[in-house]
Amino acid sequence: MERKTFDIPALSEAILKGDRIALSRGITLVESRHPDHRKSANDLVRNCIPATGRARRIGISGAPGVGKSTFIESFGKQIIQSGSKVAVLAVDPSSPISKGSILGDKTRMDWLSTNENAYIRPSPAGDTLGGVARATREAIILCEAAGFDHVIVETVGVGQSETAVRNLVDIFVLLLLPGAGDDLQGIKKGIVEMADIIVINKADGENLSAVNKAIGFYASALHLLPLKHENWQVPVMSCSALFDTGMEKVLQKVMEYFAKIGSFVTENRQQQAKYWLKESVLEKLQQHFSLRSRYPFRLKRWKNKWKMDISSHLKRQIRFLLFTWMH
Ligand SMILES: Nc1nc2c(ncn2[C@@H]2O[C@H](COP(=O)(O)OP(=O)(O)OP(=O)(O)O)[C@@H](O)[C@H]2O)c(=O)[nH]1
Ligand SMILES: [Mg+2]
Repeated sequence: MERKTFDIPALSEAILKGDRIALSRGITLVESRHPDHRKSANDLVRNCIPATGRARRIGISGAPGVGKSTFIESFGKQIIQSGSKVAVLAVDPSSPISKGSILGDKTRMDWLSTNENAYIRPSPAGDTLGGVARATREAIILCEAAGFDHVIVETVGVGQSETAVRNLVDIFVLLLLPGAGDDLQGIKKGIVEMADIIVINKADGENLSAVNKAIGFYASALHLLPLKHENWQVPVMSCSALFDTGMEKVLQKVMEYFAKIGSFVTENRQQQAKYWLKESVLEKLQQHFSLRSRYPFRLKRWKNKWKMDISSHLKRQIRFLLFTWMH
């Protein structure tokens, strides 16, 4: 099968002009696991980086079915109506085969999927969290370069993906359901500790009576945790994503976070850069040595096939990572 080739200067220019088709092609490129595509992907990201760094990166997490996609539809609409542009990326390494979220997202983000100021990209294909996280990190860069000043990352709150997403975003919003306060609703306790804002969703109809109980439960649980920032007590709020109620207040809180924690956001990004640099170098070294010691014959075949010198490839990768994350 013939491999796609990419004209990187033209693609970079189109993305920087906000061309959505180019953005989609660029994201496909950074998601590609083909070794020939990696160099082009690195060049593309390098070209886009100077136009990034100003967007707000917002993580939305919660158990399956809590209403993340519905929430993003309503929340994203509010952001767009305030004159901004929103890109939505999904991270779901827990279900690489269930492309269900794609279908669900298309139907649950009706308004966003047809709005010219919104861009929705479903979960990248990938079998390792590291691969998915790298692809998402680079997709965020491309979205920012294309002029999206808010990038929302949706992730299911059941696995390790939250730690990865927490290290990709500036603010982490956790969605929970009313009522089931005492069993943590199938999500890990650590995820509650990661949250910057907790929102009880589905605060409508017969759920309403359980909402205050849930707010009380989580608010008192949070008081037992040390403050993450001296001027930020994690708020517990409620909304109905389906009926668009309470969303304005949630958006106000998110903006308040950026206003209050502004300098921390910069510091946080520097910490994240270090974290990803370390993760990526470790991953590359691991790949490098496991290829060398365990599969010498495969390595040889691979080298012949792609005519690639592994050491210089590794060096190039590390140089690229340094460039990406020290900016
Ligand atoms: N009553 C009520 N139903 C809601 C609300 N938000 C979402 N739902 C419903 O909950 C179901 C799941 O919603 P999604 O938005 O797909 O949830 P999700 O968390 O994105 O699900 P996954 O991506 O599969 O993990 C759908 O049937 C929604 O209509 C809400 O505020 N109130
Ligand atoms: Mg969803």
